Amino acid sequence: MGIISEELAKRKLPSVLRFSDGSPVTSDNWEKRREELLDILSREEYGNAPPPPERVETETVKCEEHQYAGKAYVKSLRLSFDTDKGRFSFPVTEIVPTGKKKCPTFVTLNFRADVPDKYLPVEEILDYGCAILRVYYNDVAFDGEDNFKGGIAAMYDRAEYNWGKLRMWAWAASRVMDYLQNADYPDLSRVAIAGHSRLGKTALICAAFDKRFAIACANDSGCSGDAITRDKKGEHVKDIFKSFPYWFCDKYGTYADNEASMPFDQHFLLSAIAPRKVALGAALEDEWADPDSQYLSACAASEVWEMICGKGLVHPDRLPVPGDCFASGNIKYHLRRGRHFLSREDWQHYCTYMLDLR
Ligand code: GTR
Repeated sequence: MGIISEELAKRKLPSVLRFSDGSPVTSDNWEKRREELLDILSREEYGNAPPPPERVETETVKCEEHQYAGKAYVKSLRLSFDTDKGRFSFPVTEIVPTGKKKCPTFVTLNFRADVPDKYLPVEEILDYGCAILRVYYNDVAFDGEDNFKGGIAAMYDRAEYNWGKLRMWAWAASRVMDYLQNADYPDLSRVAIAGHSRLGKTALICAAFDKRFAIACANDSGCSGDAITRDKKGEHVKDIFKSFPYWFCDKYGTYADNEASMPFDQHFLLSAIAPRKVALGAALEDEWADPDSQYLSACAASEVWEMICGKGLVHPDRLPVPGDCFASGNIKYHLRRGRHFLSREDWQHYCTYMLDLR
């Protein structure tokens, strides 16, 4: 038995290649299993979300040409749509390389309202030829305890939809994807959803539920994101649910100190993105997220890609060390030095992976 198989065996993970009734998953019935994974994740962890609105309308509030040394235009957009309780709208910043068609495009959620931002090196991303659509997450749903009385949370009945805020932010990113369907510049076969930390978790949720995203780029997403929960270091269900219960549905809290009984682990979330691409970023000093558990999750999910299309995370039989970048399969993992942060270096990894997608 190899080192990684031993590490995985210790975690005692539920199998992603068995249906809940124990029957085997094959490449022929994979879509059915994917639906089952999404049901499990909705019921147990993130809550269920309303269906997409019929129509998303876009208004251009402001357009600035010749930005970033003339390399791009920047538009302030407002997306609006009908919900169960009336009209809802939120702002989106659109940054598009001048004169380019078929742009690889990043949809990204941000912690702050300003652009650029320390987590968003706009000019560098533009230099890769990529467009950016950026949403400030508090414009969708407030990241704090408001008893679901504000933002998109207030627009649907909680008795019907028990979504937590991670799922709400992810759902909003899908509305940006609705807008992109009719925009003239994106390469719709290369649209990524990207985010850091809680918004890295959000990126994975978004791509898992919305097949129109070709890549999920999840930076330092850790607990309840990319990292295996069972026996991880750092943050656990009890910590995250105590601090941020409103990110999840209530059921998730019942697994505090009881993770062994979860009928899922985070490799289910990664697997639900297969056979599309996943790029995971980890940082050496980010023990709260736990780089090894992030890596093992990718190793565990790999068997899905291997079954469907040959390659998941292509990696050596050892745990990762700083400087590692495994990018030859459909899951990419990099481990950089330093702290919990969405750095230029991380973006370079996501941009190169995006450009390799042809
Ligand atoms: C932490 C949380 C982490 C991560 C982080 C962040 O406090 O426990 O899981 O999401 O916040 O989003 O910055």
